Amino acid sequence: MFKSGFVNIIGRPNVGKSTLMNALVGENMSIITYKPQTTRHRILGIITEEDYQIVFSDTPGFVHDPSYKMHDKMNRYVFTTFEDADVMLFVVDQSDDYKEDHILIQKLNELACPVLLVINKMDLLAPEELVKIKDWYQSLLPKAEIMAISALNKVNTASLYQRIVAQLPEGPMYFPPDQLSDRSQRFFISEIIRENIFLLYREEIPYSCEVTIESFKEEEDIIRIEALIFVNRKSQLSIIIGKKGESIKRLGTDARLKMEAFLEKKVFLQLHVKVREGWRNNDRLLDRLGYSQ
Ligand SMILES: Nc1nc2c(ncn2[C@@H]2O[C@H](COP(=O)(O)OP(=O)(O)OP(=O)(O)O)[C@@H](O)[C@H]2O)c(=O)[nH]1
Ligand SMILES: [Mg+2]
Repeated sequence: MFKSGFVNIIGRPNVGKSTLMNALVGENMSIITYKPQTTRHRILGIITEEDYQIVFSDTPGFVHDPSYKMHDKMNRYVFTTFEDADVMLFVVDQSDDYKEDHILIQKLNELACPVLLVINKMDLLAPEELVKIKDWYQSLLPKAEIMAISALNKVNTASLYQRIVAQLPEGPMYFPPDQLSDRSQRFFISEIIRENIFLLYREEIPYSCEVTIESFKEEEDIIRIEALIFVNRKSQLSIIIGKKGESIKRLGTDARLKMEAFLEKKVFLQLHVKVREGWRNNDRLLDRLGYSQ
């Protein structure tokens, strides 16, 4: 009997969903930063073994007070996971304070499929705190199975993986066995740039940027990539570029090194910056930037 299923990872921003997805899939699929709202899309990570296929979904952190249409789209990705989940992984950390009336708690209680409640960052918790948190979630989600893990240190991630496999229903192979994701190389390349923008720039800058790949040309011993960074305001354009172009140069170098590791080939990277005022509220632009699904 072949087993398969959509295993969807949801939770608040910054709880470690992408770290967990990468740990479970064993590949660096999703970008990770110490800042909230890093992930903006639903990203599939696929594992195929002889007798089962798991289609993991990493999702954006659920934004409680959406400020832009972009946030609505991010939350919509989270809601779509309720429609196709075969197993739901609800990830929390020590700073979460969910109550009964939270929309995610309500929706999780209505779900027919198994819910695994994953308390992440257990390395930051004293044993007695962990017991208290477990009890609280068991009262909020009586049907959920609770596991404490550290995605960062890969503590209990192997047993979580085993629990997931055990819960998979009988099902078909949804994707060809050699396919690792639904995303293109271009998407991963643009995410690498966004990750480095998150790591390099402060305050609102990372949240005001989006990245598209303008061209990707593979030659015999080098890949030439041109990328365009959108910002929200003119003042942000000069911050991205920095004094004498120093910041964008650093961004280009950091991103290129990661791309070379990912593509296993030398990369020549050119970055351009453009102002697109209000792109986070512009439906047409959001569509073009891949927020359409
Ligand atoms: N101490 C500790 N930190 C962790 C653990 N797992 C993840 N983190 C850190 O938590 C931060 C956020 O991790 P992400 O994986 O980007 O979190 P996310 O839930 O995907 O965040 P969004 O994409 O913004 O919703 C990073 O700095 C991770 O290194 C863990 O087990 N222990
Ligand atoms: Mg993430």
